[in-house]
Amino acid sequence: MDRLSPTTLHRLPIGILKPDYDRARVATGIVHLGLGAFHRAHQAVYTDALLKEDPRWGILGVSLRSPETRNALAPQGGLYSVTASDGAGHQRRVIGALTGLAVAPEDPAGLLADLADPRVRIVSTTVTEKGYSHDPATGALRADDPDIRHDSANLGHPRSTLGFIVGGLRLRRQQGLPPFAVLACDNLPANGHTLRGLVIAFAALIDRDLAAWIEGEVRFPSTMVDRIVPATTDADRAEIGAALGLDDAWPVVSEPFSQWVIEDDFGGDRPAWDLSGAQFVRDVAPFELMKLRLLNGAHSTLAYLGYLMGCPTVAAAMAEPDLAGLVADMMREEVTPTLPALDGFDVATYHAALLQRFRNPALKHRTAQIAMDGTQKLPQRLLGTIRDRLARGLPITRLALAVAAWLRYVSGTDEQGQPIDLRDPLSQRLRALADEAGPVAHRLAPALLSLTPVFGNDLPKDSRFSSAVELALDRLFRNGTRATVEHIRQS
Ligand code: CS2
Repeated sequence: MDRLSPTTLHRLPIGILKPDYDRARVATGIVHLGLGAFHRAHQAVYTDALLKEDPRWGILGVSLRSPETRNALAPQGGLYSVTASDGAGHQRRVIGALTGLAVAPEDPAGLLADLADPRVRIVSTTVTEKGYSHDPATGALRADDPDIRHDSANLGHPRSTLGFIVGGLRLRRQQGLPPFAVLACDNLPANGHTLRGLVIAFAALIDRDLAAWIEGEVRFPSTMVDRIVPATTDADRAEIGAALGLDDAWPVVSEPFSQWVIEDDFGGDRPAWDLSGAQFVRDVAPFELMKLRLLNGAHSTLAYLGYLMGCPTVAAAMAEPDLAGLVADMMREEVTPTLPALDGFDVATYHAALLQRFRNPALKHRTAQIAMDGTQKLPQRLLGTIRDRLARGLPITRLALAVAAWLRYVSGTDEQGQPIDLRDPLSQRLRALADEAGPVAHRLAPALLSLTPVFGNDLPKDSRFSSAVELALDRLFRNGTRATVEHIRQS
């Protein structure tokens, strides 16, 4: 089969949308760090829809580590397809927004030069939670992180997200250019604000004047991003190749739903993303909190409990009535009361839509994929909600079970005695703590809850939290996950 590329694009079957603009006229106005499936099914899609009207906003897509995406997409001239499925039908579209592809470690100085191109006005990020080199409990810079240590001594050849952003800004300042705006698109609370604090703290390690210039000149709008985009599988590639009649080496499969709420604070030109469905607002915080606590909090709960119950995907976990019921109860009873009201927004409709989205049978969203990087995800997905409830003296039964499920997962062996492939930046420490404590709740719970980068100094000391988690973990070990979920669901 021939490859999807600019020369074969005209052969796509009718019904598959493709770029309606002259790609040769598109300039690179955005450098995006973290060219994963999510960016390609989200920001790149919103941008693609505008390029006919405003060709200034093509995207240089940068992978910070591996060359795989570049190797797959370069022979396709940066083209790839997005298939949105709800289980009943497909919508397919070829995206042409990528004007370039780069692999940062291959030529860090070259990437810095790209960041200093005056046509670039925005640098955006989807580098996952762990890509921010921060302490997840406090948002503070981890100055002892090996990449941060390296970059502070070698800013001409950085490795980290912060290194590239600060290195690029330093070049622009040296050349008398205005800065770019930095647009964080990861699932972190106050993501722009958090990234701003990290960028300034990192810059201050190198040059205080530069840090002060960034503080005064650079905008970091926060965003709420939402679209469920599981990792692409070989089966997806085969199915999509057949539908396109062309081989797409790295297509993306997603749900139809997509949402992007952006703080309108760019300090200059920005794409009219509202014309392609994004929402510009003054304050993103209530949207972010709602999405992180309801969607991502429920997702992680389904991932840990579902995995332990033997469910390979989120849809399979949702087919377990007690588990689906427990998550719905948690959203309604425990999470929603902690959220600020949003004008004209019906939270019950949002809950129902989320549960429906989780059930999407077309998405093979692996529980093991969502379970990854728990140390980076738990704080904003579950622990913030728990803190808010404890401050008001409210019970945390289901949330504590979700945390206990993570502890059970981290203990390293599933209920059939099989090893769990623990992927987490703190996996070595987790493994050591779990091995030392053994699979016993009254030892494992205090050992893991003592991880201050995750739980802070406050939560482990609060006996309402530690005893609820320990009790739930004890039930998981003694009675198994299925029986525990059923018990808590019905109590
Ligand atoms: C998921 C998210 O992998 C995960 O941890 O919870 O990627 C989720 O699919 C997105 O945030 C949905 O917008």
